[in-house]
Amino acid sequence: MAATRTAFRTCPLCEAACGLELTVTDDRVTAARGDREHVFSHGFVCPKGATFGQLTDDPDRLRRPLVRRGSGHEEVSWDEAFDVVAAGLRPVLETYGSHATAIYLGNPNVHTMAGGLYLSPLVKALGTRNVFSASTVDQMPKHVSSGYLFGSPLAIPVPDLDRTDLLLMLGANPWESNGSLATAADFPGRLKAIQQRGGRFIVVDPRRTRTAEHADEHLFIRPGTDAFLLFGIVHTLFADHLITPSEYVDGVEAVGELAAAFAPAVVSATCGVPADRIRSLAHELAASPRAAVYGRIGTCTVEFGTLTSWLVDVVNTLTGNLDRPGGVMFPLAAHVRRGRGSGHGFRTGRWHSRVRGLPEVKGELPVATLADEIETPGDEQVRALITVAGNPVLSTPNSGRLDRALTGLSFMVSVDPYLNETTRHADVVLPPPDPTRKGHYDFSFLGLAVRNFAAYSPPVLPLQPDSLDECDILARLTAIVSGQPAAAKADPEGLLDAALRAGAYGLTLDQLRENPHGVDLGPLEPRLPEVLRTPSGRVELCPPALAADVDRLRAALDRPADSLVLIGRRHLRSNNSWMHNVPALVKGRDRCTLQLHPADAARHDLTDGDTAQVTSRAGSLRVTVEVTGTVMPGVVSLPHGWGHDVPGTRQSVAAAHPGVNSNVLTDETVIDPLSGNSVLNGIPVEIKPVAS
Ligand SMILES: Nc1nc2c(c(=O)[nH]1)N[C@H]1C(S)=C(S)[C@@H](COP(=O)(O)OP(=O)(O)OC[C@H]3O[C@@H](n4cnc5c(=O)[nH]c(N)nc54)[C@H](O)[C@@H]3O)O[C@H]1N2
Ligand SMILES: Nc1nc2c(c(=O)[nH]1)N[C@H]1C(S)=C(S)[C@@H](COP(=O)(O)OP(=O)(O)OC[C@H]3O[C@@H](n4cnc5c(=O)[nH]c(N)nc54)[C@H](O)[C@@H]3O)O[C@H]1N2
Ligand code: SF4
Ligand SMILES: [Mo]
Repeated sequence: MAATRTAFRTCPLCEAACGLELTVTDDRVTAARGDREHVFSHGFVCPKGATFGQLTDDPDRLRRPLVRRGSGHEEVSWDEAFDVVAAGLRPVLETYGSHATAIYLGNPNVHTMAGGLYLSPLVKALGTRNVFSASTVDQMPKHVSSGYLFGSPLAIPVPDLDRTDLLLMLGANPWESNGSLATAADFPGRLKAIQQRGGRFIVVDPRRTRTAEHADEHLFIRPGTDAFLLFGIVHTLFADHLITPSEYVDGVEAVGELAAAFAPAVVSATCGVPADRIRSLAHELAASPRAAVYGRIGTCTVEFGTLTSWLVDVVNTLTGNLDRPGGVMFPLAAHVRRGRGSGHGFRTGRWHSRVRGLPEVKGELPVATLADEIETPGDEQVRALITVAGNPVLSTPNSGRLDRALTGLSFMVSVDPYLNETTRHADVVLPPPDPTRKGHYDFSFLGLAVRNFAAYSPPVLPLQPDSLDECDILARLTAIVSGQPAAAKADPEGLLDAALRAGAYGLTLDQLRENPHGVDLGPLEPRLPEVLRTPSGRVELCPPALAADVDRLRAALDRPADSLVLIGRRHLRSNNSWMHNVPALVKGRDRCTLQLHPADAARHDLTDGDTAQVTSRAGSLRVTVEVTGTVMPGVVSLPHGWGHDVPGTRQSVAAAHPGVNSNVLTDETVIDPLSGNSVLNGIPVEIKPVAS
């Protein structure tokens, strides 16, 4: 007879951190729904969370380590797998040194306790300058702007969604993404609530997204030009004397001088937003008692990513909305201590990449230069690579080149539950257990939540025989690279308990265990100046490094526009590259299409359903065309994370719905110089019909 019980667990699939109510029958999750009693998500669940059981039960999920033998991979025991890892890594380290190795850390690491606790010892033991992560195809510009403004790259203010009356959103589509750098379960519901209490939200996006459709207003913007729009707003705030003085802020006047060159009438043609609307936006933001500007990935993965991220907070600061209820505020997570209000500040460039001389940022180098480091001969050429929870072959720019570069490594090991486009190149694949068999605490996202709360989920099911906890996998790798014997069994719960006890609320892990629906810690509270880590103990609104980059922006004002540029797109039932193996999430019509405006379609002799050849500096691909007025003229949109039709993988469902890899087109040579972030939006492309 089947034994059925209910268990509660935080969903680890996106930043919204929803509580799930799982039905567990024997040793399987047979249903997942929203946890109605959860203090933060109140029962919200999206289609991805609802397929939690199918994802964890996926027959293609690896359950034992794989070692490459001949042209394929074979299952081996853990001891044998680690022996092969030692035999592959040790000689590289001993002969060529640490810098001949590289590590790439992918996105799911910010959703696991192993990632939060056991990666930094591994990176440290490896001792290489070649640390790469998904951060440089994502939010690194925000870390850099926060680093300079507030002294800490982790001090990221989030829009106080539940109390704001006016929200200006740039480059974010939470109706599909469920939000990012602003943890807000049921983000769409919270946006509708702004409208229900008489407020408004405005979306700035080159595409009329679902979020834009629900907005009070949608402004089309030319990709990559938000910095101009924001500078136009800043210019108006100064010109029309709309600045709200702020107690803890230095550099206001200097910002005003920089903004002089960016009058709305000057920037309007470049960004595509009418000058009058830029001016009135400034007035509305200044006049509203509670307003917030929120920028997300569309403002980061562009050539002026750091300047744009900075200008978002400049507008919030100048309008008096920094650190104010209903404006943007700093969350305070339970495992974090309150600060002292000053610190060493932030700097980059503590080391540089070997081939392109790109500066280190936040302990890492831009992933856009990983292929350079593998391909370019020299003493410290990268010969061995570790990947943990990453699929850079689909997720990083000019991935066709990276895919080829990986074949030139002398050794590669991947910690990953799937044999996919990246891990197929690995000599050893070490699969972590599925999330039902791991404890969960959101080290990353509780510090970004729009309301303070804490939640811990114990493992729902015990480890299967023959499997190894991900913390132990990482600890064993650390032992191998450091040449030390493996330590005792990893104890993530013990580390969490210690962090909670030392943290701002003095909680304990037992208290969190007693509250399976989470512990509410109240609305966000002002944290200035305590949150600051600048040497001055002030918000440095006009940091020299950012001011110096404004020349580059000014120069771009005179640049002729590209006639056709590529942007990305997310869909609610996708999650970057790795959830296309869940049948319920890929059923229905093909979503990996090239959207283009009817005028561009006519200009290129294309109609809906045709196949187009799309070509950029980096590469070329063929894709089905979808003609739609939802993208602006001159812009085409293709989602990322597809392209599952390569040999040597084990994702049968994904392989049957392959799509094409948009990062074949993105260009690894173009980055945001301050953050090293890749430019994944605004890629110049040419298109032409393919004769059928
Ligand atoms: N063109 C374009 N490219 C983009 C983006 C874009 O908007 N446009 N977005 C970028 C963004 S924001 C991101 S974050 C990156 C993501 O880039 P990556 O992190 O490199 O890619 P993912 O597709 O998230 O791959 C996650 C990998 O982790 C594995 N995995 C899943 N769960 C676990 C686990 O619990 N443990 C371990 N060890 N592995 C696990 C999966 O099998 C998969 O191989 O992509 C970026 N790439
Ligand atoms: N369903 C789903 N949810 C996800 C993910 C997923 O792959 N699928 N990925 C997760 C991850 S890792 C992340 S980082 C978050 C990202 O979360 P979001 O930042 O909300 O990501 P997107 O949905 O890609 O929305 C970005 C928007 O920016 C627009 N855009 C592109 N270029 C520009 C520009 O130059 N200016 C402006 N103003 N807009 C521009 C795009 O058209 C798009 O609508 O989503 C997370 N959640
Ligand atoms: S919104 Fe995100 S956290 Fe919530 S159920 Fe969906 S995938 Fe999970
Ligand atoms: Mo991301």
